[in-house]
Amino acid sequence: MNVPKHIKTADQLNTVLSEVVDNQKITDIHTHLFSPPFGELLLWGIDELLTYHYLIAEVFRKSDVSYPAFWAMTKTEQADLIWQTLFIENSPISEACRGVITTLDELGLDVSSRDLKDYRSYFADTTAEDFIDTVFGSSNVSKVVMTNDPFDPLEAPVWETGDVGDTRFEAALRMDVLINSYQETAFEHLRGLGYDVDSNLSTEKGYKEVRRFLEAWIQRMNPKYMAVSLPPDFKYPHDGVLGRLFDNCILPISREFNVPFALMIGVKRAVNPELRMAGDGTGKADLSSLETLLRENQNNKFLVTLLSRENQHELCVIGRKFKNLMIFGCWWFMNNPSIIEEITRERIELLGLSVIPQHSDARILDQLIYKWKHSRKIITDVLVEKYQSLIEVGWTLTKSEIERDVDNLFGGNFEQFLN
Ligand code: FIX
Ligand code: ZN
Repeated sequence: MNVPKHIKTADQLNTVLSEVVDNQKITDIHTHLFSPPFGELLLWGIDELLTYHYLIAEVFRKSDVSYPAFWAMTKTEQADLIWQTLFIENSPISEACRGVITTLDELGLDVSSRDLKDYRSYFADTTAEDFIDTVFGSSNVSKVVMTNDPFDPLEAPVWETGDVGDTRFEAALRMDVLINSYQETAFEHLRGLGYDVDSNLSTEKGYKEVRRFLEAWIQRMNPKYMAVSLPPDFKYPHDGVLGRLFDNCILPISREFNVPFALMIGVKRAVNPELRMAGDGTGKADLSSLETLLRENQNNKFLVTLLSRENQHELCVIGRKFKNLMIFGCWWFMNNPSIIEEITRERIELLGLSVIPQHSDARILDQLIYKWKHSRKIITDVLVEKYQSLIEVGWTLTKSEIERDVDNLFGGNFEQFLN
């Protein structure tokens, strides 16, 4: 269609918006992907796709396999069982199943053949490096932010080499171990590295040592942000190790180095431990703690995503009160079409274009393809609806204005928030 400078009709809007969103390069601000030097931490290929923990949770609902029997299987056997159960004996219509089909199709594989052997041979014929190019090209993602745990024995040595390879992969300093397992794990680990901390973390000396640790990792990783996932009952202010870590270590370092603090609130870990990584659940948080954190630390920047649908509207209202809050993504159990649509509409209605509507949370490289294909479509539809209501009353829009807005949503807002 030939689109005039000023877009006036619904058809013109649809055409322009689909084209602009499809051409938009994406900065994916939260993934669990790794660049090639991290070796086996970078997951990709059909067997990884099929054994994604979202699909593991689903297979137990439809198969009689016991937990011990499933965990005793090799990855290929697990993938075979999941394929047979969720794709052949049942139609793959859940979002996680559909994602596999979208991905195979976008890779040019014949999904009508249902030939798992054929899919395996496609992946056997490629290398991680080549496949990164294929996936980044197909999904039009230009940068991904990893999740980097300084306490992980597989990661730390790679960081110490100083070469983490492909610059399309950027770092996020993940602090779950430090914050959520300080007394169980982190403090011994820190002592082992020569940091003079005790299990209670209540002295000025201890705070200084944790700050020294964070500083060292910020220098090493150059992270886009520091991050933690928190349970729904997270409280702030907090009279315990978490509160002392926040107030004396993380918040001051976050300000000093201008590295925002990302809070991912609402995860109940190990609701069913038999499911291992697939066994986490969700709960509604009391967001007055988040309000207090934002109000009392207005010189700190916070990125926030929440895991409970019930919290999403309240979060938007909080966003209207605090410019030091950047809301991002539809996290995990929120990353389903019906909920993405609802949350995106809610956010845009309350906050306009000042949000980061989505991240992928991809754990397997291939997933960038489906997670972004599905989200791009939903975000486009919501934007069409919103722009259309303007056009209907005579507001005019140009393609370059739409490009500006879309660029902000898919990367610009993140970069501006970091500066
Ligand atoms: O804590 C997180 O970053 C979560 O996103 C993950 O731990 C979770 O397992 C996941 O993959 C969700 O999509
Ligand atoms: Zn994640």
